[in-house]
Amino acid sequence: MTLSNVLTFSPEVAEARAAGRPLVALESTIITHGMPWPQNVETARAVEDEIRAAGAVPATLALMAGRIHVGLTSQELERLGQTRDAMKVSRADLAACLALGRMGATTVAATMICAHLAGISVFATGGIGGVHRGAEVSFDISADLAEFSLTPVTVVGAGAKAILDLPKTLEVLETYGVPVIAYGQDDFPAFWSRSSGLKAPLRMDNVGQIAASHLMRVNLGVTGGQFVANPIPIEAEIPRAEIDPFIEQALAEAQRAGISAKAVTPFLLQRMFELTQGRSLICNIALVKNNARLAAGIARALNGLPTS
Ligand code: PSU
Ligand code: MN
Repeated sequence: MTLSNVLTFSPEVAEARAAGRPLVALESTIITHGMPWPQNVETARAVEDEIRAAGAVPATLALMAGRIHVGLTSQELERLGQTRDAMKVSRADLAACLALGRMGATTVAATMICAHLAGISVFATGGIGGVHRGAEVSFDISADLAEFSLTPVTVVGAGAKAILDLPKTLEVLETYGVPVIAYGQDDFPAFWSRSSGLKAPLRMDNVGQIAASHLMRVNLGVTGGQFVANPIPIEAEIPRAEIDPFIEQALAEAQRAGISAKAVTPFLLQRMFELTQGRSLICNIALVKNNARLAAGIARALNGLPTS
């Protein structure tokens, strides 16, 4: 069996590949486990449109009937958005999900692997997984972090959510040799808030620098990818003082309910949506679109195309 038997390119992505146009990968766990229907599908479409408007081509990744779909048709996206039993697929589950022929939504880790297999170097998401609070007891550290040490994809996210332990998350990324690059500011952003109060290890101010650094790593043979932490637009931000009490409450509830393993992140996202009366979702949509625009710029820079 060869790779071409496993990858299915959508017509739009196939055409872009043939023409050598810049591509941006998108994950699908955010669709199946990160947002409620129908906003999940509406957002996925809006994010794809941002990338097109910024002069690149979107490739939403998902697993269906034993194949890695690189780019989804409108019907496939709708089916994924409505399904209730898609697997949440990380590095550990990727081969198994395909072998079983199940529907699978890719996390950051699995999306990086699939993007790399498809020859795509840039990927936009909302937030990455990280080290959970209490990880010194639970050992709950997202496989997303280790993936950055292995797979050469530049990922744009709005930092990491403050439901995580952010200092420990930055420490683990450093241990894995991952460049964590704040875009246009010194502080590491905290998803709904522009600042976490922590300084990011690196800062870059334009897409040319990010593309040059990506290419330099490849050139040097340094394995792994980069994490670009792009702060949420000011007008969409929920300041830390406002969001913190909801975070504390969601975390306490998760603990009381004994939520563990893969269920932790989806549980916390859903509770934050309810506790903020939907405001967390409005923020989430704004920041994903913002990340999509930046990723499109990086993809263009990697292709040597003009960027605005
Ligand atoms: N963080 C977010 N939104 C998300 C996720 C994380 O702010 O939608 C999703 C991503 O797909 C990420 C995954 O890769 O959750 C991490 O899950 P876990 O913590 O179980 O590794
Ligand atoms: Mn986990």
